[in-house]
Amino acid sequence: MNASGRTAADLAESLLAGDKRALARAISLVENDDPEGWALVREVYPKTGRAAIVGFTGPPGVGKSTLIGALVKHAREHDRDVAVLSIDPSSPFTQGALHGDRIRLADHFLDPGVFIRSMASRGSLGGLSEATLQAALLMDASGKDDVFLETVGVGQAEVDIIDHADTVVLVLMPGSGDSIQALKAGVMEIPDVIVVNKSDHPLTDTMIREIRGVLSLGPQEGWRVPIIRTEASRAEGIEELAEKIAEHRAHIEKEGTLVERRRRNLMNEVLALAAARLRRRLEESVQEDEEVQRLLDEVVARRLDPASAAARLLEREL
Ligand SMILES: Nc1nc2c(ncn2[C@@H]2O[C@H](COP(=O)(O)OP(=O)(O)OP(=O)(O)O)[C@@H](O)[C@H]2O)c(=O)[nH]1
Ligand SMILES: [Mg+2]
Repeated sequence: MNASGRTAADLAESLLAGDKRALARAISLVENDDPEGWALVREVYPKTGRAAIVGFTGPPGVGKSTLIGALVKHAREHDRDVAVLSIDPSSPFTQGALHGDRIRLADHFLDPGVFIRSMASRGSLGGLSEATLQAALLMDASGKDDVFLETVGVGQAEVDIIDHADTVVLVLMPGSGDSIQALKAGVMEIPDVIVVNKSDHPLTDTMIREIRGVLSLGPQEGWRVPIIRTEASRAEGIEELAEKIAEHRAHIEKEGTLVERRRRNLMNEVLALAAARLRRRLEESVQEDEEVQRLLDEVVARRLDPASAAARLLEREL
């Protein structure tokens, strides 16, 4: 076995044993699109699927990170190991980033049962959803009970990491009218749990009424989406939120929707990976292959229409 083979096996072993440094290193590998990272995921993948993956999404500044910080504290009090993956944070989880808040994530950085990581959403390497999903899988493999994902935004078209969550929590705050519109218009899928954070705000009740109104237009059977008011910065409502998240998980386990959901999400992931790779290959062939250049010349000369050229290109590749 060569030296790098040894390292890979050691790394996988430490990762599976829950070693924080091994997890950090493994995530850096997938983040840098290092083949060793992909090999590692391949190796540990059979050990994944045990963590409860909870995605938090919502407009910038509503308090997602603060809420997650409070939930991490709650999870620790219940002896659960937690990982947090924050994607494209405008206020990243760094030591002291939430300095001054009552819930200090900095405290968790020293806790061996908590792993916190931020990832930029648009690296030069592209392939955001690939890298973030791999990172979440690595967290799962390292034995975390809960993996919390944070993403900003509402209803992006690209394959979103949030799709890989077992439970999706939409975080809003009084005045998040745009998000209500997005829900109403079906731009955004109905989440599993809705949080109205900053509930110290006088417009909280109005906000909750509006959300109820939107939900009443949706399906009335199966899981009823709870609306929870929180004040994350004072850890208000966290107990109830943690309870609802656990209830949702129990519900989807019982109904078999967890398995279904994971199957659908993994199918999307396989398709997304295949599509991304195919696209890369096609782009390369357009750049490098003379036959493809000739095909393009035909299109430019109006002797061949673009759709027929595309069909020929695909025929060659598949
Ligand atoms: N008044 C009040 N402020 C809060 C509450 N929760 C969070 N905040 C504050 O709101 C600001 C934004 O909180 P974050 O947790 O960074 O929000 P976020 O949604 O993660 O923000 P982005 O990651 O930038 O989208 C911080 O200054 C928090 O201290 C709350 O319940 N009440
Ligand atoms: Mg944040």
